[in-house]
Amino acid sequence: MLIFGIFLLSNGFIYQKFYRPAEIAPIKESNKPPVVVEMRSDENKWHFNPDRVEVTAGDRVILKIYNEDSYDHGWATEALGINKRLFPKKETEIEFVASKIGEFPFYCSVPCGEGHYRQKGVLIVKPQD
Ligand SMILES: [Cu+2]
Repeated sequence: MLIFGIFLLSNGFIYQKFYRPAEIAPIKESNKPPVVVEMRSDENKWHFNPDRVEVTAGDRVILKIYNEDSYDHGWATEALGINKRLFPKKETEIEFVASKIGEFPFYCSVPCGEGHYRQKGVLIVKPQD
């Protein structure tokens, strides 16, 4: 059992070190200051404002979302494994490193009323230059 465990661990290590294609490895955090993004959930509009956010790969992002409604919303994006509840009339801070390049949809993850399914946006992570 122990030997098998060691076998699995060393295989994982060898894969990460030598075989994993660079494009699917997580991008390391750059040493730039964090990028602060202010966002609001507009009152009774089921709309994230802005609904398009652009950052650069490696950025540490501090996303501050103010929920103007008197009910909960959520903010989630599967690509980065984030899902957070946004409480009413409050600012919620979500911090992450933009560790993948691409366009990732984000959406409200808490059933919140008639506009729930259209409350979404896109997070664009551009390659470093
Ligand atoms: Cu919702």
